[in-house]
Amino acid sequence: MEQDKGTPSVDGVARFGRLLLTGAAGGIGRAIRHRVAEFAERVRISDLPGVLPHDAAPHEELVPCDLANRQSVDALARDCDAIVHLGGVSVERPFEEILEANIKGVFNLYEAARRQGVKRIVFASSNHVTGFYRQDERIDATARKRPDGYYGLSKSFGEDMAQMYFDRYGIETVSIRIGSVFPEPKDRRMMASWMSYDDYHDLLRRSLFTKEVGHTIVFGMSANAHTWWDNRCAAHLGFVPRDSSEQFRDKIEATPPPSPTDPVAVLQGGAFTTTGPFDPV
Ligand code: NAI
Ligand code: 15L
Repeated sequence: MEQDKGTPSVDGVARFGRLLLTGAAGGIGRAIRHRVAEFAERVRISDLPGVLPHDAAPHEELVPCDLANRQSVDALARDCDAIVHLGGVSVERPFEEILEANIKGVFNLYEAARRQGVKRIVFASSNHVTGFYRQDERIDATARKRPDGYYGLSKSFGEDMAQMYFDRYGIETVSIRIGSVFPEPKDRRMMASWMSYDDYHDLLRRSLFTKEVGHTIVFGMSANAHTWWDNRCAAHLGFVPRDSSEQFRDKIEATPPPSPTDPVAVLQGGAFTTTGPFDPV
């Protein structure tokens, strides 16, 4: 880590020398790629081969890598001080796909972090770790996990990897159980789960630079009028979201409502709770 040069770190912690960003070609990755430049002198940008753009900025290194390949991930993490881990399958899919990208992928990432001396990871977990809670329930990070599919299971596994690698090796992680980070909410459910890119960016900064996070689990949501999640267990991050889904309410409520018994209207995980099973053909 280098000396603080007036960059927007928190708690006076210095800026990183090199930050690794996985999943950089995805929706969130594209939105934050240029903004993470303020967190480090150099940013290593990674995604699957063939999907990264070729336009590296002077501070960027483009390194294609399949997270399922252990040797490639080990090389990817070399000389990195911190990792923002966004890469992987981001929706409910057959187990074999989830196994490769998300389960082997997160194992490879933590093993690489251990071997290469990376001390801080921000893991893109998901609200689908707790997707079977009802929308009329409010939970905090101590609530029992209730994954709503293979995807949610893989994020639950990622959180357990984070805990074990902190307890055994002192690698610190903030697992952000992201709600719905998109330009705007797409439906009524996302009025509760939506998070703006600006709020995500601020939470990312706090997750990278707050001293002594151990393994912290934080729900990633904006200051929406109605939410399902209580972030009391992550108060040390000092995260106070500024945006709200209210600005989109009229547009969302102009669309037909789902049936009140539809899982999208009942369960926090919405449609993920009923996607699959994926029987072999
Ligand atoms: P996305 O699907 O747009 O991006 C994921 C990226 O990971 C893609 O560019 C894909 O090519 C890459 N990837 C997939 N398999 C890979 C592999 N084997 N090796 C290397 N890269 C691989 O997803 P999005 O929306 O940008 O989300 C980023 C992360 O945040 C994901 O891990 C997702 O599960 C998580 N998340 C996102 C939420 C959201 O609202 N956008 C909500 C909750 C979690
Ligand atoms: C997720 O975990 C997905 O990655 C994203 O595509 C959204 O569907 C989000 O959850 C959500 O629950 O809205």
